[in-house]
Amino acid sequence: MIELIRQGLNGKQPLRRQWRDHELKESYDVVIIGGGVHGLAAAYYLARDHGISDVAVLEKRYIGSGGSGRNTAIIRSNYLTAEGVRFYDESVRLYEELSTELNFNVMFSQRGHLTLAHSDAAVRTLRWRAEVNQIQGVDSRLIWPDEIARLCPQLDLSDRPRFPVVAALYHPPGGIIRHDAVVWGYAAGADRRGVHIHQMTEVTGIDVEGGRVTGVRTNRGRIKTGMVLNATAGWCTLISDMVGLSLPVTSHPLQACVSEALKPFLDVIVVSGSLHVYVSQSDRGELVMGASVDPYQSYSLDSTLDFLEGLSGHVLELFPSLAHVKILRQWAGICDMTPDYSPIMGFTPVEGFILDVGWGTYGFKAGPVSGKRIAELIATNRTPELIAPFRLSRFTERTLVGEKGAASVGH
Ligand code: PYC
Repeated sequence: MIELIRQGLNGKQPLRRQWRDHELKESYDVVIIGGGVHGLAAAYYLARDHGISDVAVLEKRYIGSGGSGRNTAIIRSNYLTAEGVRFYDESVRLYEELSTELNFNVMFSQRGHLTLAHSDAAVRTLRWRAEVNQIQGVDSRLIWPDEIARLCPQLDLSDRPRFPVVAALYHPPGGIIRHDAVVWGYAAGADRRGVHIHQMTEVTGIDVEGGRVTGVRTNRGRIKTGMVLNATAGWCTLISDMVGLSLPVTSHPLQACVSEALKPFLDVIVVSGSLHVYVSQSDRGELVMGASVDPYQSYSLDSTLDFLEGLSGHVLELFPSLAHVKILRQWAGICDMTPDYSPIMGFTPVEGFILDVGWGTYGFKAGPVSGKRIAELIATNRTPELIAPFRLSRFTERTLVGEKGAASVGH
């Protein structure tokens, strides 16, 4: 903390590089594919907790250029399954400590998360979530329009909208964060511990001999290694195909946008599963808004007018006073969707090929806990209990972890 304050006051110092460039070495103990929050966090915890720092993180563009820089930065743990709640709760706790841990201000603002219900059926699901959350010790409860009005006076709680608000799931620890700061903080921390971060380094193949990983081929040359972590989002099936592993994942674009900056207007995060929107106000004053994934599979990062029209109509049902607010920019990311909306983490039939993929629309919020637990798995060669439910074999064992009901919006 003292170091953070010293850096803040010390405006005259030239900015120092937070991570360095390196020659690609001939071999590494561990190669991590994907320079987003998951890959960088795994590298950081491998070095910090297990003394494994002969690690390369390979990123085909610049770090954070994939899902980690394209999400709407919402952190929460009010999931539907006990497995999901326990897992995301550990992530919230790690995020709470992250600025101090990384000595890098990630601006985590725990302002509370409201999921609105507009029907009896939605109230039922929210009550179910609240009960599972509370049993797991997570602060989350059902509230009614009088309390919603106190928390968010800007919401239209009248009976004018097509779908009036009848209740909400209130999750006080939910918040927003500066997502690129999280990426940079982990990168700086991993670099300080000896990890090599290789940007503009694209994986073109993975060598497997006798069922074991032996190396990774890249646009900058070949690396010998016996341990590869697939921590990619959007392209996880293409990387897994390189070892002959087919994943039950389909990839869909997810679009989002921000408005022009407004004076402080909205203190909580507001989500409506029925209207398919989530809205928060960033520290810069912009409203950050998103919807469900596009209904078609694609790798396109294009933004569409169709998305913007649909989203604006729904946002205005909740906040009619925003009618004249301008949209500043919009973008898209790619989400790897699994059949049960839970991730795929852990060992695979290919020795030395580990998965941290299939995050759908939940990836960013899971970065710290995934990194920590996947690092533990790699270092100990054992699956930590917290992530065992997310193993690949659940799809053949029929032990799915159905998390669709915890999505912010209908998909
Ligand atoms: O699950 O909180 C969420 C979320 C927000 C945007 C996409 N997913």
